[in-house]
Amino acid sequence: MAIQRTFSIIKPDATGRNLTGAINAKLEAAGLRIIAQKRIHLTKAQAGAFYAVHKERPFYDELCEFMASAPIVVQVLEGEDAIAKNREVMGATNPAEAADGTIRKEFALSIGENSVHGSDAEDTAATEIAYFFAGLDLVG
Ligand code: RTP
Ligand code: MG
Repeated sequence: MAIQRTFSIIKPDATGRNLTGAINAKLEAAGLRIIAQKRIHLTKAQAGAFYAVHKERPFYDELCEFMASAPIVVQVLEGEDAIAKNREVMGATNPAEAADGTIRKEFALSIGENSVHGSDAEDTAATEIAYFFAGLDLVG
């Protein structure tokens, strides 16, 4: 498997509990390198544009409110098979179903307030990275 890049968010429930470092430690222990990172506070419109793929889902409005409720940390992760590896270390969307040792098992509060986002495919990773970062921001 080749070296890939993926996009990650540390969500408001986690930044609010000061868990950025603890989550980054888990990402790094999984072999993912943080090659760009910044702390930002989205508007609801910006969160809505990022999650546009979910706009017909019943949780869309609640999700956008949550993502705009407090600062988030956006990051680009690089490593061998990074997209799947990050999804693995994140754990299942619902923390009640997440495997032991995963970020969501350890830190998530609920299916909505689930601490992290990770891209699910190469095309979404590229789109999501470009939404938040310029090429010169990525220092591999
Ligand atoms: P993400 O996109 O944030 O990495 O999470 P995911 O792929 O595991 O989950 P996805 O199905 O893409 O859903 C995006 C985010 O929406 C919130 N959600 N709430 N209340 C609900 O039933 C519900 N379902 C999903 C979660 O914050 C989820 O991560
Ligand atoms: Mg998703």
